[in-house]
Amino acid sequence: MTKRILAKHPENPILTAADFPGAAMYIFNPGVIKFNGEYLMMADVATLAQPIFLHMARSKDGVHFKFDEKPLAWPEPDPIHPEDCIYDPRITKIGEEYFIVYASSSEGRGVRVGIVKTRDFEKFERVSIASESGNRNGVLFPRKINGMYCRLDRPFGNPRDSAGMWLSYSPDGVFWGLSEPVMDPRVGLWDNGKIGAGAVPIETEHGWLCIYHGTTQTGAGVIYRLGAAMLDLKNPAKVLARSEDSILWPEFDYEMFGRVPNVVFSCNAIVEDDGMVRIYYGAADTCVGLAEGHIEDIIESCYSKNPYLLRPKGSPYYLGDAPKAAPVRVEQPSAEPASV
Ligand code: BMA
Repeated sequence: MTKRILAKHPENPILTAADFPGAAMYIFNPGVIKFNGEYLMMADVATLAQPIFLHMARSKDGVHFKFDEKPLAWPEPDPIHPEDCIYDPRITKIGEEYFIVYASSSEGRGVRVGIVKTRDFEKFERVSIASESGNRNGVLFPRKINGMYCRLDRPFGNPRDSAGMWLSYSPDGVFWGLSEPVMDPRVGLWDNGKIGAGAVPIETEHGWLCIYHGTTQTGAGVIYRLGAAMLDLKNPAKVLARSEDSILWPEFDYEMFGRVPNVVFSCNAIVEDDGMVRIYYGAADTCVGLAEGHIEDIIESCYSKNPYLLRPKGSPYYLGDAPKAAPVRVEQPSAEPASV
């Protein structure tokens, strides 16, 4: 049986539109980080108008969150990209600064990777609109790599794009380059549609632990699940291992019914001192769930093999020829003449 490594919290969904101080239809896909002894959540809020914007909620215990009364002091849109809808914030602390990398959508101009930073979650400063149109699921690594900011993202602007994850570097957060592909959707697995970062990569002794989402098409729409991969510490474009099994999937009503059914979608992973990882996730683009598991189990999932996966010869999962049967042992006549 497939091992379940993340437990869904018994109080799920831990946050819904009913908790919002104003009028909202859906609350989902939060970025979460620890700040000044609190859990600080920045969640997608779908308004009664149409667009999605971000709003903060706070918690002492990481389970019971209360929304701020006042709206987020989000910076004015950049005139080059008049964003009218912002969503899926991934919050990375680098030094004393917190970078929020999010999907910046402008009706008619497309979706781009936006970066805003703050030191106190009171005042926010725009860093850049950091991609061309047709890119989202951006996330910054939590430290500079090779002397530069480093990010993952998912370009999808060109119909020929593989819908896979890419890596880019920047000296300042504004100018991005040295872009290269990291991983693509995989034929025959849970992530055969589109993939994208699901959390700020976690530095481990084995490499960067990367929790990501993947989609599968069905007759009734797309299923969003989460899985894990291990990227090389020095060169995160190199994939060292990648889970065959998804580690989180929609199974309960609050994940299977809503604005977009059959979705678990995450922007964060908080590693606690005892090694437990808390993943806050959007469920059905409607509410927020919490799933918890030990970091060692998530690391192990990157390397695990599914015993039920069909591995036809010629498929990427083919594990090699079965060992040949041991040769039949033929008893040799003794060199010594049998004594008479
Ligand atoms: C993705 C993003 C997410 C959303 C998901 C499922 O493309 O837009 O914000 O949760 O689709 O609808």
